[in-house]
Amino acid sequence: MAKKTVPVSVTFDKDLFKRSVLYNIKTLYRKTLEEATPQQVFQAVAYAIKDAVVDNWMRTQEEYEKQDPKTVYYLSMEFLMGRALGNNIINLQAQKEVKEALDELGLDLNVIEDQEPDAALGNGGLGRLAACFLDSLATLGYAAYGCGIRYRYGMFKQEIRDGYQVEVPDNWLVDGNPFELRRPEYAKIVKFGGYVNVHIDENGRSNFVQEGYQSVKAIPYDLPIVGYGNGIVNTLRIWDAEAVECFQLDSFDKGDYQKAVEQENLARNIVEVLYPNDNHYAGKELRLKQQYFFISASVQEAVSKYMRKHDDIRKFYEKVTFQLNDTHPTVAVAELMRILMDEYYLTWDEAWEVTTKTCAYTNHTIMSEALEKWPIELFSRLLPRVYQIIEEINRRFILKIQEMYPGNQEKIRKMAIIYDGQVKMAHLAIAAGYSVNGVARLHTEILKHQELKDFYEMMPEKFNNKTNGITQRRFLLHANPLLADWVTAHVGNDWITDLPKINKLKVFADDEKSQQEFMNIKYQNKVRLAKYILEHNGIEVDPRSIFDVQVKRLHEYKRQLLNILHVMYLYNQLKDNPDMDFYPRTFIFGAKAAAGYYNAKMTIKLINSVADVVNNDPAINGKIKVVFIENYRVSNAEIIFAAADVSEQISTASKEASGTGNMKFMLNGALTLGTMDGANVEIVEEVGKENAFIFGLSSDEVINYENNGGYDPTEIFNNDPDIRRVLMQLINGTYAPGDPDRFRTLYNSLLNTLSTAKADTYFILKDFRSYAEAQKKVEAAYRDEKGWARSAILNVACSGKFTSDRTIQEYVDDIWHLDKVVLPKK
Ligand code: BZD
Repeated sequence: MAKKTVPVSVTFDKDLFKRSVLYNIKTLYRKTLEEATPQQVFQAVAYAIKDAVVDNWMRTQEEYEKQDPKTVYYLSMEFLMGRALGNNIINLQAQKEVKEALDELGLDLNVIEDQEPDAALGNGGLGRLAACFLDSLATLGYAAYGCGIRYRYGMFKQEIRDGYQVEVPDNWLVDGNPFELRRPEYAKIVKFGGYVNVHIDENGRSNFVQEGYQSVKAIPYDLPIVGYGNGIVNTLRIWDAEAVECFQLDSFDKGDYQKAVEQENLARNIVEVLYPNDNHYAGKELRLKQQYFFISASVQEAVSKYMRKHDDIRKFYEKVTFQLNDTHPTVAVAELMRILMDEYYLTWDEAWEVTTKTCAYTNHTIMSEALEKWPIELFSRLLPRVYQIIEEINRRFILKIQEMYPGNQEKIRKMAIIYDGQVKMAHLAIAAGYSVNGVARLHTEILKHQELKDFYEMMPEKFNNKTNGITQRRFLLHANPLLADWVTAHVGNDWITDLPKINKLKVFADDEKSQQEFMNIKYQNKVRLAKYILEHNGIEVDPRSIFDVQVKRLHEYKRQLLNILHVMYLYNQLKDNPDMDFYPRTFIFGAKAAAGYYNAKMTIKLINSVADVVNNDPAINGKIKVVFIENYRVSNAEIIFAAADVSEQISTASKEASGTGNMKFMLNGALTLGTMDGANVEIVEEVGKENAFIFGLSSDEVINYENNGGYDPTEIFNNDPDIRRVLMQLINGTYAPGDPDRFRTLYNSLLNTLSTAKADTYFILKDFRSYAEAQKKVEAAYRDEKGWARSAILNVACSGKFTSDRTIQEYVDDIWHLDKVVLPKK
């Protein structure tokens, strides 16, 4: 190898680090290294790394104090961080020294990293995007806070029992989180319920005050976000809840006992658990409490921090911007208005000007079931003052609509913030935000011309696209060290902070030696995953087979069902023609289903049932293996992406806003098998459609069918015997011996001959043939090893656009206008 990926850090003191590890084991556990458990060793190592991080953290924050750069507050209900230790070591550029030091202590870094629980404070793409953004913000040197909730229980752990998903609580804090810092000095009070009273003060001014409320104390915990190689450390601030006052015995006598108990309960419940639904709105009161809780605390803190340095709150937006990660944090709009008017005595117009220059909104979905619409009754009861303010925002917004479209009631019906007894959070975010963005080009176009058409027509200047990205530091440098070193050996290590430089790899795509090296690395990564699968699933898979992977949340629109129906179809073919030419294939799935989502859970059961039959049928000689990886999460994702040959991105066109897994696969040299949906469109544009397998209806075609009442799947069922056979196998017990009705609801979702409900709303049968053909092309392409290697290398080489560094720079240039911070030399 010409160059090594990890440069030698000049600042990391190896001997100090070693002493620190031993000291930590002693003072934390009163043990020697030999006596310590693996978890204790992890804790000791993590504290030693934190020690190095904290120096930079203090220096960064001091410098921010001095330079006073404009700061983004990324407001998000979810941050899907995964593990911190390995990432922090990498971003400190201390990997070599840490490995050596641990080696000298007789310790293995990989084993230690494996002791860390994932910080799974998110569901899927939206939460992981927030985590990638924080990494890029720190690496690019922008002042940023992530603001979220310190859920006591994050995303549930998934166990598969008898083929079914079982949800197990994720008690991620049991052993303590070595990286977090509790900051009680920044605690804030958040008020719920009660009523609004008007007090006239000595200047004759009406002051709105909330009375008879319950309150909760919000305590921030800070996590360091280490920039890559630049000494910058930003902060992820997650809020915990505590009861305001401890139980007072005398409250018994005052009759306040009941209230004290309720406040305790409120505090206990509010941060208890992450709602495990993605792209689905459940309308739960506790969810709204969570939203207001972390938003009120974050906005209060942003305002007080600003006022510690500045005297004119009217210029708040010059130094602060709030990015709303979907509509979940949108109550920030009204909370900022409240603070500006009720606490800083700004007039409505002054407060509105500040608010609308501060808040910006990102939309992540067009799925109608995900839209947040709170019943007025619930909203006004829980947040009486905030609700008043939203009413007034709504009144004024309707006046504006009327001004633009006189007499047009239809516009008001479609665009009002409060309508039909509901508060529509997306409408509030658009009315009050200075920017509205989608997360891939196609998605933004659909927003502008379909979903949010009326808003776009009224305020076109607000709309813009920011195609998502991922951090190459975690998803290549950390996840795939073999490939990372290979890339660096070929094109240098600039790609680590400047991913487009990776396109210099293009010239190696046709080079046979490079192709062989590449395929060898892929093979070793497949061996690593095969070992993981054997250890965790007890299934033996052949690393020489094609690793065909679909890992993502389980949702009908993502069409895991299409994938497994196709496996059933292939299996039928093999059974009919045992000698047919067939390249061995391992179909790998990983997905969590929302706990109450029946069809999603049954799809998991179906995948496992098909696996049971296919994996154990000697007649097909191991040519097809099906593996469902339990508890898919950030840490095992890193192993999975590195090992994939084929990246399944098969959502119904128009439904997947962007996707980000698609980018992680590409970066690791998997070829995309996908629809023209979300960011797939841009992936294919970068790599060329000859280096991907595209199939299925276009988004225009899907939208067209939808606008005309759907399509009729029975025609396909009647005319295509292969498809019919597969569907019949859903209800004849082939995969459910003794319980043939087990998969009846899945069958019904596709055909539904009995009820009036729409059938096959995600166009699975419609796209089936086209998918099967694309799959045939995959097989043919894989047989040509050189051709495949060429395409895979080109995928890596063309992945430059999909770094979150690019996405963040676009947010900075077009939306946030932050100042870049460079730390002075020590
Ligand atoms: O956001 C996802 C989209 O489905 C992806 O297409 C996109 O790439 C990512 C990032 O932009 N959306 C989510 O992950 N949404 C949620 O997880 C979610 C969670 C709670 C409530 C609603 C949606």
